[in-house]
Amino acid sequence: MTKAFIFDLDGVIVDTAKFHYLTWKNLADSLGIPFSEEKNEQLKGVSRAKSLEKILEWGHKILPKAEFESLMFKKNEEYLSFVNQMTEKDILPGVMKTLDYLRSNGYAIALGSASKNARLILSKVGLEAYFEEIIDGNEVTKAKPDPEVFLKGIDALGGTPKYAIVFEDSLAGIEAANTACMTSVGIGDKSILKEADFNFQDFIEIDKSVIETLIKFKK
Ligand code: G16
Ligand code: MG
Repeated sequence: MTKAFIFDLDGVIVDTAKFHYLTWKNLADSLGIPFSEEKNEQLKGVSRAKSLEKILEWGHKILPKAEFESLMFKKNEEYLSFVNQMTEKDILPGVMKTLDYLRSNGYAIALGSASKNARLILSKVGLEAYFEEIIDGNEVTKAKPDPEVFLKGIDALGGTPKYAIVFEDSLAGIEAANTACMTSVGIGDKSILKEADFNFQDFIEIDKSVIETLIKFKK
């Protein structure tokens, strides 16, 4: 069976992680809850609702449902103001080269993201056509580290988990790929993503020979 590739979105294809950080920071500041880049790391790959739950937990705050919903809405509006300015220039270095290589060699490619804004982001940066299947935050009920998003992705591609290769920048996402028995490839800080089968700083490091190694790897 041929291998299939599943890409996470935020922090892998585009650096929207910085927009999430800024907007969560503004929200935390407005509630008087200390928030740092270290804390933000724990929100990567985590759904919007779960992220707000965690921030409130850190600040020992409990909010009525209506206020919780209104804060999530406000955060997303601010986040979208950044997303709406995105163009193909926001695609992270080396990503295009990898997507082009995989596409021209006939490999199936899916997106597996926790974001409910995934389709909008892909269209802003002009990458929608590269993905045969898009599984995003609107299609999953269980957030990463649950493997649901990746299992749905490989299923939609008509493949099986052990033939799937997942690119992820978050610890929760690496855990999800490992639980699904997929090959996990960490993109970013190796000291954080140490549970991944492979680690790379970015896609510039992922050349043809690396892709061949990933394809041959048996978990
Ligand atoms: C992303 C981010 C998370 C964010 C989540 C939900 O997931 O990493 O920080 O909280 O999506 O995003 P939204 O608020 O747009 O629905 P991924 O899986 O693409 O890294
Ligand atoms: Mg991510």
